[in-house]
Amino acid sequence: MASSEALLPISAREEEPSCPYTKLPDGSRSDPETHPRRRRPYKGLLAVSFGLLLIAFYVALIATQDGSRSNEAANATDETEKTTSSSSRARLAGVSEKSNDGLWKLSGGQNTPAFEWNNSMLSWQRTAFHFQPEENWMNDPNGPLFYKGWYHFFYQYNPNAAVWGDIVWGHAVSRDLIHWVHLPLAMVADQWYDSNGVWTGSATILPDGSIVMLYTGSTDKAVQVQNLAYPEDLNDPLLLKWVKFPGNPVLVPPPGILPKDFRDPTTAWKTPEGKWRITIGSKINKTGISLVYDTTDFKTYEKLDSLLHGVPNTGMWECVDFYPVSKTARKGLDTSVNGPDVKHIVKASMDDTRFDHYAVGTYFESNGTWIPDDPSIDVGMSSSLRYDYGKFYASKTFYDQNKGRRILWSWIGESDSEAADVQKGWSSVQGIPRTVALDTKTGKNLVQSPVEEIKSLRLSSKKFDLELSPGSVIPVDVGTATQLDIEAEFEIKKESLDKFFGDASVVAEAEEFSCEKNGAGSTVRNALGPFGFSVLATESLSEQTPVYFYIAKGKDSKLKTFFCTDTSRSSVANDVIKPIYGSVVPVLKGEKLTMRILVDHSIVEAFGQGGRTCITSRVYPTTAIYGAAKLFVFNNALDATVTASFKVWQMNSAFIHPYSEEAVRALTRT
Ligand code: DQQ
Repeated sequence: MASSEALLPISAREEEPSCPYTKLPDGSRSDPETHPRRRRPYKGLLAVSFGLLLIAFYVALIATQDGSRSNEAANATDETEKTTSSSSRARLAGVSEKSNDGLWKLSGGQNTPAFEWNNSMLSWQRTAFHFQPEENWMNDPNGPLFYKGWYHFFYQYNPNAAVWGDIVWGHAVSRDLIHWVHLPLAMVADQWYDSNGVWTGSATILPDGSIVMLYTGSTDKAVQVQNLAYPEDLNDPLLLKWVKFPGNPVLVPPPGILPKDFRDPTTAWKTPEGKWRITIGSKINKTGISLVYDTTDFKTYEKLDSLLHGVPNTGMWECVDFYPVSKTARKGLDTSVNGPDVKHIVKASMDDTRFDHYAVGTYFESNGTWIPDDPSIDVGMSSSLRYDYGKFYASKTFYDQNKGRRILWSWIGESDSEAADVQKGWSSVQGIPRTVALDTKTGKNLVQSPVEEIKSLRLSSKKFDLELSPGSVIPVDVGTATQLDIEAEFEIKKESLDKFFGDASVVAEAEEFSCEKNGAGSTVRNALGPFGFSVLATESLSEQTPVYFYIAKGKDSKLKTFFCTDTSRSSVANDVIKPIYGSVVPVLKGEKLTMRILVDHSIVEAFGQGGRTCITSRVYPTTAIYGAAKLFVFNNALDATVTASFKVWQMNSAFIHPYSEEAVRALTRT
């Protein structure tokens, strides 16, 4: 197979180099080297006034854009997507994003003023070991790859504000997926075919080691097209400069597909004839679909007659991912691998619900189609599987040839108000990269765990073995509890289980139970639970985020286990979203109940039963912060005694630095 150098003409190198500096909202540029900071410091009144100015600016901008684009939008979209004066910038551009303004109206009534955040609270929310840009807005992970000893991470980034808009590609590198150096922007919106935004895309490493990047451009007319880019210098392990192919766009929306429903190309995989194949998310009416194209040179494409897959009533599929998993071993597979021991995963991010759904199934390479093993849990159905039952969207995997594993990245947005984001000057984090593999024990679901490298941040630890009687809430003495890694095993005492099964009066509730529906969250008690941890809790538990198991009896008398996170009491603030998240978690015969929790300031990532069910939450306590944040273990069961055996590590902060040669050298030495 030809390399990308051979595929692409030298003239493509005439593109302007990427901007090495961060553009400030006033149009000036800051040299990141002269503004080194990892945690965003308190900026006092200046930040607040500037934030208010920015809000006014965006309100004005939204109004202007609505007026100036209405004709074009009406032509370009179907009836349901026509813009209105209240459309967000993202909706106008044909892509959605969070818009959490007016939240307190939902939680407190229209006459209640929004919570008054002070800068000490907002500063605390910034994470210590999750990936974040130095400031402003970030969304989807893009084009992750491993090259010449470096993990590369690109992401959707607004260099001008803490809200979605002006999207370009941010870029950072790491040796271990934990410590990062921010690099200059990889691609900016400087061509007609991406002037409205350099949107999501994926990398493919060709057999000769060269790299092609396919990404969606939103054109000057807000049409979604696919573009090709590649590194200017393959000898540069940092891949600092990216060249856009002069023949872009390489794909435009095909007949029958609306101009704003064609985005997010995947990593390419090999066809049996030696061509490359990609899939791109779309929809027809309300059916979410994934289109398939074959190519030999990444410049010209042949559309397949059949779809990879489609599911009625699921709406637009964003950020589709497609990859093989091994049925027999817990390892990653290169995207082109196929064979009898292989299943294939289709994941799509549902634009309508903002959930990432996946299904396990079979891929037919002859015609590029895929079918789910269980059609009742097909991609995007409300009953189908999710990578994560909390805040987790627009995820993307890549095959890490360095360690033979598949890594999952995901955008973790905010659950606070946009006003607070503007005040704090940033929005969104990335989840800790996770290894993802088929659960070889069940064969029906994936398992995810934080990459092993996260353990390098573990500092001092304490081990606990406790017997939790019904109704107990016990403080866990680990000092400050804002950066933690917790690994725990729980077991219900045999006497309690025997009593439970011998008691015919226990009501079967498993069929009706769901973490989300159960408005009272972890305070609802039954015979066997809930039990787990309350993280980011005040001494008095006035603020707390319980992560717990809830076990219920089904009509068949069998037990069903749920894994939940209850953020409803995580903060006394009224302008944040505080759901109860979770789902059922498979527990096999002979298994203890296990959970792992990463706490990093405003993000809590929870992995139930070895990562069969995962829940990521964003929480914004007002008092349970800094030294006042505590950890509790609890057992709210009415009847059962539970043993808890767990270890808690204090976690160090990651090294996440602005770009400088010294910072790169420092990472090289690690
Ligand atoms: N974000 C990108 C799109 C994608 C969406 C734009 C998903 O390419 O569909 O920022 O969050």
